[in-house]
Amino acid sequence: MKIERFAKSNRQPVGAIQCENSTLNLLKANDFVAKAIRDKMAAQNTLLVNITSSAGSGKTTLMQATARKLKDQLKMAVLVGDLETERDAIRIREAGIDSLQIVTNGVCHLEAQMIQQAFEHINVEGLDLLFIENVGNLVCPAAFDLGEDYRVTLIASTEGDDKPKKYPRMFLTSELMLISKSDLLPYVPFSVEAVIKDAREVNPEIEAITLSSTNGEGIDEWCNWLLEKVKEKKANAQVSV
Ligand SMILES: Nc1nc2c(ncn2[C@@H]2O[C@H](COP(=O)(O)OP(=O)(O)OP(=O)(O)O)[C@@H](O)[C@H]2O)c(=O)[nH]1
Ligand SMILES: [Mg+2]
Repeated sequence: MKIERFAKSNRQPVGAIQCENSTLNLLKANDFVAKAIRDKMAAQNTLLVNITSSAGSGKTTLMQATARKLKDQLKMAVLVGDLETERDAIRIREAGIDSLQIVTNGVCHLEAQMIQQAFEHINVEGLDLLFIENVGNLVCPAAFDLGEDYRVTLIASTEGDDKPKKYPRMFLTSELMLISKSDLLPYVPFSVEAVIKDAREVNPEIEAITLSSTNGEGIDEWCNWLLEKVKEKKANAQVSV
């Protein structure tokens, strides 16, 4: 048999088989359910925002701050994924909006079918804004579309400014990066300029807001971003009727 000199990528050793990639098949199934979620959210005019980050970057604290700020203007709820415990959902309910905990029993990300199942246990009809707080992890959640309109990724000042280049898929698939815990910037070696530069080298379109749920810096800018997106979604729905 004559071997093509340059066709190295598809060259097969004798007796080799091509395996089906089960991860890719899983993601195809996930995308099918994600589309059903996207259609449902479109039909009821609810903005769906998927919040991702490493563990402990401040997602739940931001959900609480957002709830306190916007609950009189928007009808909101949060689905929150964690490997164990209902702690985050309890914290969010304490801030005055509805929240349902999705316990993944060890799975390191949320999948679209988990969101679909959650809809049987929480009333999302009539919401202006539904958040999904994903499991704290910059790797696996990046691969799973949950039917969201926007993916928003937090990177805390305490976790180092090198993350966009090390976990590029998350930043590539996010529309907005929130640089959180800005109140701690004076005490940690973290460059806001460097993290934005790296994130935009991965994804030139990504927007960035620097904020702190502790001292309130940037919270108005974040809430205005959300209000604008809710307005846009409703305006687009009217155009397409
Ligand atoms: N200094 C400071 N601490 C914060 C801020 N936001 C959150 N924290 C603290 O950071 C820790 C983690 O915050 P959480 O909101 O629970 O983080 P999370 O991303 O929801 O964590 P997981 O759900 O476990 O991934 C808590 O001790 C918060 O009080 C902030 O803006 N500034
Ligand atoms: Mg949390």
